[in-house]
Amino acid sequence: MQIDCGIIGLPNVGKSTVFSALTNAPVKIANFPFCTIHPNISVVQIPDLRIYQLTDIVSSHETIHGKIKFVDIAGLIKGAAQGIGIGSKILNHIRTTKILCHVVRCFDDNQIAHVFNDIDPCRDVGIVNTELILFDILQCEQSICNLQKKYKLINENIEQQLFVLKKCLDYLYDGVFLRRVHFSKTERTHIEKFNFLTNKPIVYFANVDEKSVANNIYLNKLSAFASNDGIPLISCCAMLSLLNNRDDHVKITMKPRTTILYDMVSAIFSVLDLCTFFTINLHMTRAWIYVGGMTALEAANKVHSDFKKGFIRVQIIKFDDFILYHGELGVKKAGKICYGGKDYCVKDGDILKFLFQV
Ligand SMILES: Nc1nc2c(ncn2[C@@H]2O[C@H](COP(=O)(O)OP(=O)(O)OP(=O)(O)O)[C@@H](O)[C@H]2O)c(=O)[nH]1
Ligand SMILES: [Mg+2]
Repeated sequence: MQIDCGIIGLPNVGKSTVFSALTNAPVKIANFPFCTIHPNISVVQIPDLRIYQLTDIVSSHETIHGKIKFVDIAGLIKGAAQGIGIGSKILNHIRTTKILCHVVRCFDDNQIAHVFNDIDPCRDVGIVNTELILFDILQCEQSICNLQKKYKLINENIEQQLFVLKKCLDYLYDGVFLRRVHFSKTERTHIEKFNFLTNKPIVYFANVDEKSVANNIYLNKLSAFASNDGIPLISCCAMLSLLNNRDDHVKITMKPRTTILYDMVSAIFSVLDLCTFFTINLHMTRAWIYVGGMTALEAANKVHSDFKKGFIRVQIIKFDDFILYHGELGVKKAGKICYGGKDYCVKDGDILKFLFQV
């Protein structure tokens, strides 16, 4: 499962610094707005210590981690949605991402320019949010127009789509993010196709001062604002993380690198309701990322379609038991192996083996 996260925010707030701290990718970071023009894209391993522990015990030849893609785009300013700055093109780069990370400047530094000359995180969030809404309005109006033009003979399905799009448009005109609106399941299915930005979950990233990481007046303001909106907030000094990474990377390249990546992934997993199950054998230890509530049959299909076709049952070992009894044999001897049918609801940390007939 591909998890991807678009990094957004005003210009010069530290988006590329965050991106580089997360991914270790060497990107252009400089003290002027629109330093980033073309998007920076990087895929990194999800830091999960459990997979190292499993690989150690199983001694498998290969370890396959879950992966996450980050996309760092140019800064958004007032009018971006209509093409001002680098314009709506930049927003297109994050249209298909699953989640957005909104970087907000919460650090004082007279040397680093702010597009409005002062630090006000709540105002900054408001400006970017307005651009997201305006961008969706344009997409929505365009989609309505296209549907009306393309299908002269309007059928029931098109009528439904038009109805939902018009409903979206009304909310957007009122400044409401689509993910806040209650839509029916069918309406949601129609909406998913349009990849609206305001329909995506968001995580705020407060880029705090290196001198006052914990107690920061801007962070306190943003924190109150975020909790009011029910949006998760991560705070971190991106520049410090970037510097620490460089040290760490030389020392221990295999270890999950930094808390910045760990905190970000934890927030993303929580917002998207993601979990991990594992498969193990001598050849490979592998982490599989899935959305909570998945059945054993769906998990089987994820691993191999033959496992689904010939599914008999699934063998389940809990991660903690695997560590406690030092591997599958130990778990078997302790009588801790369980089995489940097609409808077994897979849990985070399950180690699964599918029994199937060809
Ligand atoms: N003091 C301080 N400076 C920072 C911090 N994070 C980023 N900066 C500086 O802010 C400037 C802009 O950082 P970038 O990461 O390029 O910002 P950006 O949001 O990607 O900028 P654009 O791509 O131009 O929109 C650089 O000079 C960074 O070194 C921080 O936590 N503290
Ligand atoms: Mg940048």
